[in-house]
Amino acid sequence: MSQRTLVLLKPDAVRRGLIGEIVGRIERKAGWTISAMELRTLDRATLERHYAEHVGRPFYEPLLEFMASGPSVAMVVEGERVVEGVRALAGPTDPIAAAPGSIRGDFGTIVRENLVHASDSEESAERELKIFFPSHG
Ligand code: RTP
Ligand code: MG
Repeated sequence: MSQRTLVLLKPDAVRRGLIGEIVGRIERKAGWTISAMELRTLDRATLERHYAEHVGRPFYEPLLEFMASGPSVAMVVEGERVVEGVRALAGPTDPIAAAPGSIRGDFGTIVRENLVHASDSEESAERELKIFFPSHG
């Protein structure tokens, strides 16, 4: 079943020169297509919408500050079971728990600066895609 998902390469990934490495891993998955992509520094209003589920958590403010600290790459990835697939490629939230071979396992350092975001369900993907790519199909 073909799906769409929102992937963000967070500011740490961009600062560390890992755009090509991470995009390459996504491109190499057979049957997946990047159908939109943009480099931009995310503003507070966008981040508040995106992370609404985390309001009030102790990591919320530091997370928003980090996410606004430099440019991110936002992209739409389409393909078979891509929601679950990109989450698997990324690995668990905490890089310490992430296996080698996953993006966070190979490059992650601390839980906040974990390089990538990927929508966690088809419903989240549709909600998040409206925030980042309002005019995308
Ligand atoms: P994401 O939303 O970025 O794809 O990551 P996720 O689903 O694996 O993690 P989530 O629970 O949604 O948390 C969102 C982001 O908040 C930061 N975080 N920091 N304890 C902490 O300091 C903490 N917990 C989460 C991470 O950047 C995480 O990706
Ligand atoms: Mg999440």
